[in-house]
Amino acid sequence: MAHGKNKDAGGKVNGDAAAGYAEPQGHGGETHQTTSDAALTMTTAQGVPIADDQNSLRAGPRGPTLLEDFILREKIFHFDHERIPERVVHARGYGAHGVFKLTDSLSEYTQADVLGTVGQETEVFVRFSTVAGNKGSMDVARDVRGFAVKFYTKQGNWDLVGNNIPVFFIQDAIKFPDLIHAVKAEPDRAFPQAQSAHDNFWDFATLSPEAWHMVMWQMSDRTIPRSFRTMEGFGVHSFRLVDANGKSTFVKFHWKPRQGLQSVLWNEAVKINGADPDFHRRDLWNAIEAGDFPEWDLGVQLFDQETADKLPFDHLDATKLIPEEDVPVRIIGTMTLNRNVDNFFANTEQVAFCTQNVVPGIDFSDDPLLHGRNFSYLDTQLKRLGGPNFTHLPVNAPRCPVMHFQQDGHMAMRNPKGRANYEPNSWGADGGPRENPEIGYKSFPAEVQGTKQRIRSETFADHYSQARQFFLSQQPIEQKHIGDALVFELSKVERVDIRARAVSHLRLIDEDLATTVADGLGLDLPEPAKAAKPTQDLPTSPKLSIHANGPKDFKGRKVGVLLTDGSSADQFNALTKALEAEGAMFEVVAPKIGGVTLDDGTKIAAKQKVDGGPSVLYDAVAVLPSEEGAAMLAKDATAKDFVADAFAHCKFIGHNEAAGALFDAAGVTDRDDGFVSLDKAKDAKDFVTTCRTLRFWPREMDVDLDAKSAK
Ligand code: HDE
Repeated sequence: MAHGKNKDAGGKVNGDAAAGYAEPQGHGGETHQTTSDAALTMTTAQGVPIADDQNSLRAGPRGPTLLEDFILREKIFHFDHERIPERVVHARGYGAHGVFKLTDSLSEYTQADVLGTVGQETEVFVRFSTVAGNKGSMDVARDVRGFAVKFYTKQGNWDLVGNNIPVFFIQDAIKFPDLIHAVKAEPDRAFPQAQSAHDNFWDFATLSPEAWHMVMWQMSDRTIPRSFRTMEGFGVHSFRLVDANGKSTFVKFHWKPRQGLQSVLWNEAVKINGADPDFHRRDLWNAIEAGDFPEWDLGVQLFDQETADKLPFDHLDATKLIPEEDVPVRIIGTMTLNRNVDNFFANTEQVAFCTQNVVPGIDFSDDPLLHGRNFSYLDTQLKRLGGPNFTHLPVNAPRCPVMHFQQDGHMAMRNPKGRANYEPNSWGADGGPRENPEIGYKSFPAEVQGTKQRIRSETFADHYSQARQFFLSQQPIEQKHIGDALVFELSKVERVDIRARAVSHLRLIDEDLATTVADGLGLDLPEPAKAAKPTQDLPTSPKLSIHANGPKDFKGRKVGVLLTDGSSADQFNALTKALEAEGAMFEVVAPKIGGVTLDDGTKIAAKQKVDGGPSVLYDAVAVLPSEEGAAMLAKDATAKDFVADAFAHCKFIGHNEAAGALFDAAGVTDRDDGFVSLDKAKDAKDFVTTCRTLRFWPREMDVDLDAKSAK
């Protein structure tokens, strides 16, 4: 079939200028890309070959468009319906495929095959997300991150739908709509976007004492992670593992990043969001494309009822965690994300996680939050994905056989064959699937009795002890960041009584913190809030600190290397070699995107023009201009910001002697121990080794106004 010029009803050839017709492609002609290869031929959704995708059918070149044009109508119709509702929470997310490999068997605790056979690999799909922002919001919002994993096991799909924080704001699912309404944009004005720093959130939080443990986590750097790759994940609730004899053991799930924990600073986050709103998704995509596959160890805290009874709180209360020092985390396997999606919508948008997706050997505890979730996730998929057959979509379809008599519904793609579509039936072997009491899912037969009533257990009433434990387990800089974050967030709250109410809760957590925040807000210290139970002093838990659990190397981190024409090839080559040896990455930042010519004549392309590659995008910087280059950069506002921000954000700064002119111009005159000379080739290795500690924290006290005045 010939493609190219389109014959009209009268047999005249469109595009024949001599005959008085306009070019079919509009003007110019170069956009009309034709083929004579049937296999490459564009078609309608019905498979009808298309001759002209540039022009709709009209009566005469300037006449009305014809309703008859089924090609136009079909194309616009489909476009009109491209959007599905975004998730009511966790709307902005990013997913990847991977594999989970078991290294330590839990077969003595559970029949779940995925946790039983050492060495077995199970396909997974992971979606990371922020909670409050819309789908198009920025990545580095101060927010909890979703960490949802779908395991495609031989016994069906198991979804571990967790967060990067091990506790939650509320104890009962009935409060979830209130919490989410409060944190999302205020309903009359539809702002602020992706932020908890507003009256409604803090109004709700200060009227909900149970929220305050999670509030401490939320105000910590956990909510501004450097990367999805550098955060932990938690199943939050207690679940049950059940063995073949029906014996149950409680379990809490943990994901520990092999990349180590790392976060950014708030001042940095604000700037990253402007420079690259896709910072986290780009980071994950690039790491996987580069073959630097991120990995997490899966850990479990196993405990029985007797241990649970001894804990100083109720493990069914999702606002509490079990410190690792009390019940150690046993590592049982590793998850590796090794494949980016080939279509975002098909995978990341259409993936439907449901907490009710468990497999034989994994069961629920009586956490009331979990029970509410088990309803919500299934329910929400119906709205989002438009029908009950979302399990037919490839990303949601189990990889094991699926056999049942569920049928029909919108978009049914997997339809039962044969005559019988009910059970029991007497069609023998042709009668379809049958129940199997031996391998089929059996709920743990927990003894249950009680009076039907709307009530919160007394055992859930201690709201402040673990909030205090979390705060005291942080290193001094981390504690300072919590204080700064509280002051920042509450400074955006208009109602002074809400600000004061927040401080009244802090007084039950830590008096020094309460005083710092009251000072920062210019408030008199209010009376402490009324606590249902007094705060207990629990031992500190170093595992709760980010800084105490950082990486051991600089692998996967990125250095911004600022070069100019005439930069030293020796210095540049030594640095890039040392970074490569560490498994770290770099990007060349230069005055022009075309790149620079080094002093040996080598041309180096730039990845970023200096105003497109601010230092907030990098873990460390190396400033290696020539002397003339440094003099030129010293006059450039964005180059000055590059070094001033790197300094303010406590980054390690590798530099040559010439860079001094730029530092001086940027007001970076206090060259502390975070500055590492790169003048000699051998220095490059030292710089990379130094960078392993990620930040030069002692500097913070000198660059921070609040810290200075508090000194
Ligand atoms: Fe969710 N949550 N949630 N949540 N949640 C959803 O389900 C809900 C909670 C979490 O990447 C929704 O498919 C209720 C805790 C993640 O697709 C919805 C309650 C934890 C994701 C829902 C909670 C989470 C969601 C919206 C309180 C950590 C994103 C879209 C009872 C353990 C999954 C969807 C993805 C998504 C309900 C509390 C994690 C509305 C009712 C606690 C990671 O069903």
